[in-house]
Amino acid sequence: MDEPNQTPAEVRLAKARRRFIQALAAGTTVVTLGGIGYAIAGRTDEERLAAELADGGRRRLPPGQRALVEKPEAPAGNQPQPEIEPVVETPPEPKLLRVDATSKQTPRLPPGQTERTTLKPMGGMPGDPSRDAFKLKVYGEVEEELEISFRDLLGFTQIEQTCDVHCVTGWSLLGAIWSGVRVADIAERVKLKDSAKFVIFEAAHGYTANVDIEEALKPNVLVAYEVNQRPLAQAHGSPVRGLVPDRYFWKSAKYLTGIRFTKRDYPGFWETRGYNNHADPWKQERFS
Ligand SMILES: Nc1nc2c(c(=O)[nH]1)N[C@H]1C(S)=C(S)[C@@H](COP(=O)(O)O)O[C@H]1N2
Ligand SMILES: [Mo]
Repeated sequence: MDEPNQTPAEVRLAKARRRFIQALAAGTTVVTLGGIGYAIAGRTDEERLAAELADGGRRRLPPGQRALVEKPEAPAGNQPQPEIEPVVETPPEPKLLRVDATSKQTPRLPPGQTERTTLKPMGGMPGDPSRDAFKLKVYGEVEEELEISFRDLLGFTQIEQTCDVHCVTGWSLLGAIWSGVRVADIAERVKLKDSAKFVIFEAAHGYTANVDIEEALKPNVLVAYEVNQRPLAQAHGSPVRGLVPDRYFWKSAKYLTGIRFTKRDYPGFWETRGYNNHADPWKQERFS
């Protein structure tokens, strides 16, 4: 049974895992190599990943390869029947959009930036990492204030967005896949008032980041919970962070607790400590 807080990527993986287990149980092609039973597995990426996981993650396969997955030696004597998980009816999945929001500029890197291949942990005080405990308060200049649970987030259109992020200290991560929900979709749900001119992303322990409403409602601005199909690590804001790709990365508040729509601007944690209020990496708006 799927867990209520599973993201689309996790649901795909769980399904692939079930298919893999069923295929094993149904005795899918087994070849014998040196006395060890191997089952040939893996049709989709998820199935291959499930096969890897079933194998303790020892094998990582390039795309297009098939996994040979070790089957435990059958015990001698009476063999218990393998248990096949019943096929369960799953509720309709929310819409999933795959979006390419990477920079189409040449060069791809904004001035003064160097590329990294992973996020660099930049610190900050973590909040509660539990998805079950997660609550996002959406309030301010809205008709209907809301407290959004992690499960509620999964009811919005799910976005899997490839985009670039740029830290003011000079590193950029290009082309990672960020999964989450559009701030614009949340704003629609709470019925944004015309008086909303700014958005304050609020995080655990009082960290805030401010952007103007036009920026916040752009389709590439998300509340995000996965990078490259894996849950955000605690260092990177679990369970949920803001993601504002077209501003320096300090605007992307980790350990997100609230989205507040306001009439006037409230410069945030770094914006009140010498950093630029607007923070456009292409204009090198680093300091104020
Ligand atoms: N809650 C919170 N969010 C935060 C910060 C922080 O200190 N606390 N630091 C910001 C800064 S300065 C940057 S560069 C990015 C770094 O994110 P990362 O640690 O995932 O690379 O998160 C931003 N969001
Ligand atoms: Mo930063």
